[in-house]
Amino acid sequence: MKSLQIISAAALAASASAQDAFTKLARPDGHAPISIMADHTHSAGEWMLSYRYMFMEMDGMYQGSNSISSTGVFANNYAVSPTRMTMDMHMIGAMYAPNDRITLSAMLPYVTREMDHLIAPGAAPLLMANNGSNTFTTESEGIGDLKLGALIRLIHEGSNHFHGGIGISLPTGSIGERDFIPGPGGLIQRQLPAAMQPGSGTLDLLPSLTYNYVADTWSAGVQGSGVIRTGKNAHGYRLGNSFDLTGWISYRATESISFSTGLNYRWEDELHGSQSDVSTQVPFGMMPRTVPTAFGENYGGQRIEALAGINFVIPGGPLRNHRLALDVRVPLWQDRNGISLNTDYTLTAGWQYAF
Ligand SMILES: [Cu+2]
Repeated sequence: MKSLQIISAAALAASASAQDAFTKLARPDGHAPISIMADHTHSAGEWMLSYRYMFMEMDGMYQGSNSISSTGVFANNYAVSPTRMTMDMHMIGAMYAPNDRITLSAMLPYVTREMDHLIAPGAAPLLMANNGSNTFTTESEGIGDLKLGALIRLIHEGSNHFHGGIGISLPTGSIGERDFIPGPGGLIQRQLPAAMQPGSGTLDLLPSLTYNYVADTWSAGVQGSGVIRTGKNAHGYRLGNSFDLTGWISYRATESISFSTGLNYRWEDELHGSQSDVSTQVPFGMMPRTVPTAFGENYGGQRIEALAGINFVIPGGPLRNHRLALDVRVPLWQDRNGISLNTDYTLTAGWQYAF
């Protein structure tokens, strides 16, 4: 009788831990494609560390929904046209769930930007200042804005997972980066436009709502998220508010690999205020305006991007819950507010580890 009780207690414990292991078994598609933030929550006591690398390549210029040449930019009275830009971002993050309802998160990026420019043939003072060369490149790098957030589970049962998020972005990133640009009398160190600054300079609110549906061999998600900027920064401007709507679907090919595809719609308002210390006028030139990035009306717009990604997770063993993921985004359509660089593609790769 006694041994029977022991056996049944052991069987009960075994089945309980098996069930635990089953419900806690990490799925590759348990996380959204890696470029999507605030997509999942954690259970009480869980931690997660993450690292993301993001590379964005921008090439050529757009006016509204049409691509335009540098000559087209000059025809709009600008003396200088950006031609190409790259952004490299390293981002570390941590998540912690003090209980089953709330998951806290923190993310800090380090951003490097490089922008190539072409000087208009008619902008003689700038060409002279640039030692006769019609191209120049500016660079900036530094820590970006620290983002702190809380995700709250609203529905978390069976296949349906729905959570809301509220976050703040603190202005830890610099908005005072300078570099050498051609100006009257030669190359002079000037304040770079907002597009080249690591930080926003404002306190920003980051609300989001995310719904995940989890089936046996596939899952899907949809997320709406926004960035609401408050006040004006120390350089007299505020970046545009933005809204993102993202949907994705993932196919779990094996217990450790899933493939995803999705669509992202993004709306971003123009920059408000004028960027103090950024030169806007070319003295004695045929074109009175310097460069499109110096003007707020050339920021923001709408676009639709397609995304494709792969998630990999180690579901068991000593390296359990380590994840690797990669995704790429390509624009399908865009309508810029003014004249700005065209995004070619964005690549995001990352590592995540929950424990
Ligand atoms: Cu996490």
